[in-house]
Amino acid sequence: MNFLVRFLLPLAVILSGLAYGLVPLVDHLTTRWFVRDLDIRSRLIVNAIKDDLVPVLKIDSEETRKRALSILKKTTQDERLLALAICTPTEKLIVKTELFPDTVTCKEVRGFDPYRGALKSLSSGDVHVSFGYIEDLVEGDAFNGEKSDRGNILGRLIMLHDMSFASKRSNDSKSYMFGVFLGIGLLIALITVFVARWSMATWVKSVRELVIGVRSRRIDPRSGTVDREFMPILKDLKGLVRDLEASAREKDDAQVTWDPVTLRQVLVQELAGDEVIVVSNRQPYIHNRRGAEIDVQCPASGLVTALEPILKACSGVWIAHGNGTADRDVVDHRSRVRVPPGREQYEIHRVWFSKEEEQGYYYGFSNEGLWPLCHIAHTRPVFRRNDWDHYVKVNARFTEAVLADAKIEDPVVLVQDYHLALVPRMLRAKLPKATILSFWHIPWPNPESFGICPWREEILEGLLGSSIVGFHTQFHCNNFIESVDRYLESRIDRETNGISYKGGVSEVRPYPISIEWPPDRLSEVPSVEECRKLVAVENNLSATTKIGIGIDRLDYTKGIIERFRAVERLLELKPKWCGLFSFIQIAAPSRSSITAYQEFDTEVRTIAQQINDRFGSKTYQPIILKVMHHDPKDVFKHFRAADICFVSSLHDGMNLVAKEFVACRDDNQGVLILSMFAGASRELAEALIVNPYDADQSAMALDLALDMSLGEQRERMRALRAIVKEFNVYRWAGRMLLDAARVRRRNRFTKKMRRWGADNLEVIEKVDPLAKHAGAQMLGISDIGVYKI
Ligand code: GDG
Repeated sequence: MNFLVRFLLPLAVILSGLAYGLVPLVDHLTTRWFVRDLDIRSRLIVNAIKDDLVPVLKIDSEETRKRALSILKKTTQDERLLALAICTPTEKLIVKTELFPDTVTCKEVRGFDPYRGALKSLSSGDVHVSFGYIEDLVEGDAFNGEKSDRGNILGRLIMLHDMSFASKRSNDSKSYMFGVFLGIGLLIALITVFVARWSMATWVKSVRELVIGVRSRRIDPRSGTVDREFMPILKDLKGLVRDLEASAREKDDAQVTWDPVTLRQVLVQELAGDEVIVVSNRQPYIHNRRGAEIDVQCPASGLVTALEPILKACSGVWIAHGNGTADRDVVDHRSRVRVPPGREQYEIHRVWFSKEEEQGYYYGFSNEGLWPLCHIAHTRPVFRRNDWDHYVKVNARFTEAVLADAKIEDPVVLVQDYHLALVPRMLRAKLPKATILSFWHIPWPNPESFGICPWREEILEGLLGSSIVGFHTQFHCNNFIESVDRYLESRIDRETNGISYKGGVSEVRPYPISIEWPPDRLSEVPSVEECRKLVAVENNLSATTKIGIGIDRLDYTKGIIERFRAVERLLELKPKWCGLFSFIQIAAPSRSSITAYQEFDTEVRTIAQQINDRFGSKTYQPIILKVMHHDPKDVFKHFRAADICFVSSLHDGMNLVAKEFVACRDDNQGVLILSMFAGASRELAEALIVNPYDADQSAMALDLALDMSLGEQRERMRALRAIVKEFNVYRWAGRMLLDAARVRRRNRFTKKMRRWGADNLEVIEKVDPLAKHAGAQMLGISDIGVYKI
């Protein structure tokens, strides 16, 4: 309809206007044709009756006039001949038929050329007036001496033709012409509309394909997949996309609010169409048997929060150890299960191990070897050959799983944590073009400490199969680079933090992990006042008792004992807090089959008991220890109820507890005491930063926090919340994906340059063999590589 109004109607109006414009011209032409026609008729009429009139005109009498009139009357029976009259050479009208008007005079007609008439308007209508000579061919017998070309002129026969038929015909032709023009106009309009729409649709389709192709980098202008006519557009489009991408990249991180949508956008814009595979020991959903029922447990983990949106957006695969009691019951014959339950968007590919394998790989090498090796917590690492063998075998099993899932030769593979240090190298051997990102969630020790590991070279080599190796902090990156420098023959670019090893380059980058903002589960937790009341009631605390909180896995790296010692010292130094302050420690049992953890469990319970015995009473417990796993909602409830959250890790990659506490305090109250040895202390500077080994300092921090004014709490908490909000987990994942995309772009470019270099260096070599080496260097490619090509 819109199209009809905008296009068809104007076209029809223009054409009909044109038709009207042309009508006078056509009218004029047809009139001329009629007149010429009438002139011919005039000559015919004169010739037909002239011979009969000559004898009559020779004698002018009543008799002869009557005869002449009779001839004229007969002739006027022709319907278009209106009237006839005869004029003498002296311009006297001697005979005329009935309808001959008085207004037409012989004198007037005398001025005309013979047989070339003229139009005259009469009251009865338009007439065409012409005359022809009535001549006597007999020589010398002139009526009055006047002569024509052919003889003596006896008179003029005046003819009046009725022109009404001409105007009728003219009207007919006008209507006909208008109709024809209108019809043609409409036809042309319709054909134009059809052709335009069809071409438009084809064009739009092609441009759309072009845009999508350019965006997803699937279009190569040289591959010939693009029509020639689109080549200039493609060039412009690519430039535009490049500019947009550059400006998007240039945007200061502070300007970008990272959330699942931004993360998805990064995936679509930067890695469009690319396959993403996540590999981790821990799975995002665990199926457990509860009697006849199967429970789905979603472990509270920042890792899952960050990586799940990526997999959801690209329907990827998450490869993980199937450790649930019903995990095998729910997978298909390929060990896959679609998740999240009820809203299936991606697949978990479960990998199975025997008890021995799990013992050796997970508990043994990973958690008795690497875990204490990487944390300076003064627990000796234990390395056993048998554990290592299992570690190698299980890493190979994970690699096979990735290979089974990879549908393309260059997927993006996100390898998570210290359990899978060998996967990147194993994968690189099979998928040389893959983009492999390894993220090490725990600290990386200094080279001396790392050197303890009997398989240090293998671990480093394994990780250097990655395109990017990520740590929480720059400090851990530096330690890793130093370790590589110390134990492997490699080339290290200190400016870019790139390590060249065995023909590949690995970038080493810090990506501080975080939590989702706002935490999804927070909406299910009651208000701060409500949480306070609930926690006070559950722990027999008065409404005025100040509450401190510690929430950790029961792990010797988390500084739980040091925390208790700080509380003890506070009560020693500031006895006023006795009875007014209780510290609730939630300790989720972890890795309980490992001796060091069992001993730690006992030690924690013993020290808590000792402090309670020393400072407690029947109604008061300075330390409330809860060694059990809590529901995530329960964890959040405690964060909201607390006046203080104490994170006293002896060494920690990041520590998400500190960030979760901040995220839970939308009332801007509560004080965070944070260990200087947790990665989080680099970001959360507004916390009270302590050395957990210094009990006095930690006790003072507790005292300061307990006495802190509400205004200062608010100020600190606001600043902390702004940091955690901005540096959330989506930013962590997004930054890694952006870097992965950059690496992919660079690799493609290098490949192109290699091809170009190979072609051109052969030519250069002919002129100067030395130039080949220099040229290869200039192109940033090894000349050995060029020779191979
Ligand atoms: C490694 C690095 C790095 C604790 N108890 C319960 C429970 N939790 C939750 C906390 C928090 C998580 O566990 C522990 O986070 P941490 O950051 O302290 O981590 P680790 O487990 O040591 O993890 C660490 C992290 O990886 C991420 O890269 O930050 O440095 O060591 O979310 O709330 N959750 C539930 N019940 C409990 O009883 N539901």
